[in-house]
Amino acid sequence: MALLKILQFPDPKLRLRAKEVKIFDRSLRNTCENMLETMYDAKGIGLAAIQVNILKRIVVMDLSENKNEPMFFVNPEIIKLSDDTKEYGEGCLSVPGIYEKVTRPNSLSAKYFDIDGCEHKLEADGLLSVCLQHEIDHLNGRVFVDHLSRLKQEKINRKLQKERKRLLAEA
Ligand code: QAP
Ligand code: CO
Repeated sequence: MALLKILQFPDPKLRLRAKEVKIFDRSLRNTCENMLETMYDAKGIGLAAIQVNILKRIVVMDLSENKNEPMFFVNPEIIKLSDDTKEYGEGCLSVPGIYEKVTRPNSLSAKYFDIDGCEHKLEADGLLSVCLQHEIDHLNGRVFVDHLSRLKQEKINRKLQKERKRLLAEA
């Protein structure tokens, strides 16, 4: 297993569209394991492959208290989003230190493949729904800050710029 480097917003690579997984093999399993290890190490609850510079439609997640319930979603696809919306405080491993409320559809139905290539259907609300929408956004080159007002986005950009300057000065 190995820790992978997480791309930081606004890296242009985060804007690419990830490609469908076609082969379910040892290498896919390996990628999933490395992503999971990287996510746990960074204290995250969800990670999309594109965030570690792997342009494939793979998402790993663990929403459990004890971090012992890993979930893998390969080629996840939203089938239906509810009309009712909900606001939820989101963060992102690619946008460290930034947390903002995002409004999204409350619930969804989705389909995805597991690591062995078996297809599944899923109905979700709450954190699973929010996290899946957030991660599927990543696979399509979208980041959660895209959902915020221009003013908030500019504030975030300034804050990240400042933080980067501070880290440079420190080194
Ligand atoms: C996406 O995000 C998510 O800024 C997963 O300093 C988050 O795991 C979906 C993290 C919330 C829905 C709700 C962020 C860790 C982790 C940070 C994450 C940080 C350290 C973010
Ligand atoms: Co994210």
